[in-house]
Amino acid sequence: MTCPANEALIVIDVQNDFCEGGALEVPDGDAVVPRINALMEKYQTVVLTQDWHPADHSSFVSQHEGNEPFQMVEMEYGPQILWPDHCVQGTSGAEFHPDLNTDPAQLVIRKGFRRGVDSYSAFFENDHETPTGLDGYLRSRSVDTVTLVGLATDFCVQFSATDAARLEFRTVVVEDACRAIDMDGSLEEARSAMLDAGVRID
Ligand code: VGL
Ligand code: ZN
Repeated sequence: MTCPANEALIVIDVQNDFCEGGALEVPDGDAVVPRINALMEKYQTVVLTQDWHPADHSSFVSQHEGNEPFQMVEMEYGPQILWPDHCVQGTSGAEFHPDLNTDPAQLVIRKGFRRGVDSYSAFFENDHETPTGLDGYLRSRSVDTVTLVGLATDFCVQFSATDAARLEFRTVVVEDACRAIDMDGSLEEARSAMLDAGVRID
């Protein structure tokens, strides 16, 4: 069955560093790969996102002396978790999982490439105002409905889904094709934030 042309699949950050053995491993992250490969066959529009940081990115714990990984700090644009260094541009950790079938994708959105601002969402950087261009791409192709899958449910999938809903796309997250980092109840918080924003969780 093929979905109609107004529906797009957005595959969030299925990259080696978020999968088994990666620098910011998401538990059971690899499990999403066969599910996403199967889903991709149904969509006429498929977009991939790729976390794509310079080696000195300000979200990296290595850039903040005396801080621990997963600690929260204040940045100019608001609170920021300090992550283990991950998805550095041009490294194997930033590549898509080798079993992800990237052939059906028409567009790859790279994000987090400005040193000073993190970017969880496929639509906006974490300043919540600098667009990635994805909104315009989808609208100009008459897409009004998006399905989101990938890694991690409670960060980049959640931020992308709530932004999509705010931008008035009909928005669905397919949970069994997502996996979460789940620290300090972040998965439950993400679920309620998505539901509050009007996202459907399948
Ligand atoms: C992500 C933390 C940092 C994600 C990306 O893809 O969910 N999380 N960078
Ligand atoms: Zn990142």
